[in-house]
Amino acid sequence: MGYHAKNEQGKELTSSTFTDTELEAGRLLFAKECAFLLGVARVEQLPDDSLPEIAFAGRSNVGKSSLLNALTGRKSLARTSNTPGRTQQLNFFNLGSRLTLVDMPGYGFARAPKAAVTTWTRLIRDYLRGRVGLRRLCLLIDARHGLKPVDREIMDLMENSAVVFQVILTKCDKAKKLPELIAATEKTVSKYRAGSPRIIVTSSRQNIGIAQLRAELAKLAPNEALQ
Ligand SMILES: Nc1nc2c(ncn2[C@@H]2O[C@H](COP(=O)(O)OP(=O)(O)OP(=O)(O)O)[C@@H](O)[C@H]2O)c(=O)[nH]1
Ligand SMILES: [Mg+2]
Repeated sequence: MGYHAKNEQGKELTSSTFTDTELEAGRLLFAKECAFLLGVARVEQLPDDSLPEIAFAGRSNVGKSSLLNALTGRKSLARTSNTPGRTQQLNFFNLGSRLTLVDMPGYGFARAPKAAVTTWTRLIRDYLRGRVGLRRLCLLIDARHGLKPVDREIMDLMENSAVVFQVILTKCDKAKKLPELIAATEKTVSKYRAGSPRIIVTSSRQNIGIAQLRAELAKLAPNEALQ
């Protein structure tokens, strides 16, 4: 597949392209109403999973909540912060009654009490292992830092639960050596059956790759005509 930088106002950087029809489907889906459903601190509180679910995971501060805001075009749908550890529960959002989006707490380092971090880590693992409606895990990786051992642990977990994960590189506005990072990441991901070969390069701050990610996720939403 390889790295490829198609220029859409100098801004599209992703490892493969989307058709205009796919991009339009993504735009239409994410223009729909997106509403906060609930926050979950314990697996027993998980809501019904009748809609296909897409979760956003990654290390603390990688930009999960910011990406959710960029995708849905809302400034503060999901709360963001400079301080790692902002998101402290699984936050569920209903996108146009077509998809459920889940903003997850970060794993790895977080500026929060150790007991709280242990609790989130368990919650994240339990959710990722057992959620029947989970159709895709967007695994966010900071384009300045690349894959870390904790990210590999999540990939292993997804491999075992047979849920497809897709790597999303974040903060590409701040990254150096992006082509090398994309190549190295693709190589690692290709070792996993559960790994989507398509790596999407994004910047929530500069609106890079957002239309592409919308297009990719729209493929997982049930066809409106069938509803
Ligand atoms: N340069 C740059 N900074 C970003 C981008 N996206 C997010 N940030 C910054 O990164 C910090 C963390 O963003 P969040 O969206 O809160 O990250 P998170 O992964 O939800 O963090 P936790 O909930 O604490 O795990 C904030 O200061 C954001 O402004 C981006 O595309 N580019
Ligand atoms: Mg967050």
